[in-house]
Amino acid sequence: MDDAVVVGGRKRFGRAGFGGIALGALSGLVAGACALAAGELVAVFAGAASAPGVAVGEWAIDLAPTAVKEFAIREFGTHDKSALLTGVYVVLALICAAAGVLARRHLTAAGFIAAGFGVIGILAAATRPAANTGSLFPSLCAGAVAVWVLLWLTRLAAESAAEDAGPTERRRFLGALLGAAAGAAVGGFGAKSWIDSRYNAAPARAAVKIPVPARPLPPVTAATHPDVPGLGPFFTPNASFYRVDTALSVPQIDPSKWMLRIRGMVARPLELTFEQLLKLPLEEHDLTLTCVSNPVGGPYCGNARWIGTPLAPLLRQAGVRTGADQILATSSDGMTIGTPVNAVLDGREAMLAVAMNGQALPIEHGFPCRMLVPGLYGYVSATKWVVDLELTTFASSAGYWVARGWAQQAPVKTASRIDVPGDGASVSQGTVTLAGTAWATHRGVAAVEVRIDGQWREAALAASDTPDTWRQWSYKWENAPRGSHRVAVRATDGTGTVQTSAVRDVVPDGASGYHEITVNAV
Ligand SMILES: Nc1nc2c(c(=O)[nH]1)N[C@H]1C(S)=C(S)[C@@H](COP(=O)(O)O)O[C@H]1N2
Ligand SMILES: [Mo]
Repeated sequence: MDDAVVVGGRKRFGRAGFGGIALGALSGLVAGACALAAGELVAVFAGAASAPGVAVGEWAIDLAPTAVKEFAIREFGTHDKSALLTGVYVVLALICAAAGVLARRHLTAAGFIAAGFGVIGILAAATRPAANTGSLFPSLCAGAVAVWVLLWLTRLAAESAAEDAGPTERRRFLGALLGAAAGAAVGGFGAKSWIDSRYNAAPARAAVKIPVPARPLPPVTAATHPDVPGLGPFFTPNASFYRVDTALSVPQIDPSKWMLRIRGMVARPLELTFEQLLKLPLEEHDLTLTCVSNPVGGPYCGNARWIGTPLAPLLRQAGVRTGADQILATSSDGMTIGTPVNAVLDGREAMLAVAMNGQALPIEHGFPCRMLVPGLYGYVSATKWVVDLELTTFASSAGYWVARGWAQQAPVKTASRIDVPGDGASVSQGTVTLAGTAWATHRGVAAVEVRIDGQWREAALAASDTPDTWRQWSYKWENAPRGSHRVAVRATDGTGTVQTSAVRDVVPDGASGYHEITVNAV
């Protein structure tokens, strides 16, 4: 069947060649833009995460094989979200353009492609863990708008390309194309900023007053930081703290509506509002947080002073039933993270944190409340935007990353990093200062050594804060001769175990091996 548009009883679908194809592609693009704009507009009411681009992007994150996700985190790091959304929109644009070209000859097929987009968006939105019926509407409307605009523009294009077409038909088509494009731009960006202001926890966060902790910490001594230019501070500022999560649209939680449930295999399930949480005894705790996806020498590690309430007393209050070995935490956006019950009850300072470096938790770092457990990688301990703690067993349920091939148990491996000078840097021969960071979270760092051209030497350790925090180090390398040198680093943890030299990739339970750089003395 040839379903090219028929105008006035005669097939008029004429304008061949590049011009016609370009206009077809443009029509497809504009139809796609109108669809996205419609989706955003409906998402103003249905929720930011239900917008078609976000829903499809988050779906792609969930479906992507571990290797791809790992690649994205490694290559794009904290910008992996923008990279993904860009990817989603580029693919969408290509297919829209192709559908627009196809529509000139095979309108029905092109219409099905446009409708298919709506269906993919609906499927994506429906499979989001935090989805409800409303989440389906943005993509439903987007699909309908895509089909309608595509048919409309294709018909006007055909009319304008017909043999008896005059300037009126051509003007009508171009006007429609430009008008629809402008409408999509205004509607889309307008809706996006409406969404951003409607779902914005910043004002609520600004109003939160974190009480003075019952157990505050004294300031750390200046000796925790070797005074070496270029070495990051002992506490990582919130703004530069690494961020790793699957949230394309960051959960915006109103603390007055937030509630945490502790349930599952407990004798007395309990519910906690934010107000109640702030009235519990609060403690201050310094803790270094690391991502299992951090490559050797990588940046996904940060150190902060947190305020929160200890989690162990709450678990005891709820009465953990025998046999429960996993706390399966769920965030407001449906992330699940399984933490060993033991790790929370064995005396370490596991907490429900509400403040980071003296401020309410930043929204990207879990406002209003996140879990933290010293000694474990983030993906098995550090649930941001946490709303539910289910006591269960590892045998019966697996958290998000564990279900995707990462280890169920993931204590932080001993790691060390050369931060100064940078890899490949040129330094003046003579005295060269090396400096960096080492962590063996919850075991502490007892020693750091640097290997220069094959020979190990003891580095100077900065003062230790607690075993739960990283430790900075420096080494004055006297008489560094001119030439290229290989410099490696390794740490010994508080139990006396030397960091392993075995090279392992980040999957399944964290990278290992020595960080090694080249230094050129000139
Ligand atoms: N809700 C939620 N919590 C989460 C994650 C997530 O994707 N969603 N990622 C985890 C991972 S893998 C890490 S390493 C830490 C990172 O915390 P940060 O972004 O505050 O540095 O958060 C953990 N908590
Ligand atoms: Mo992570």
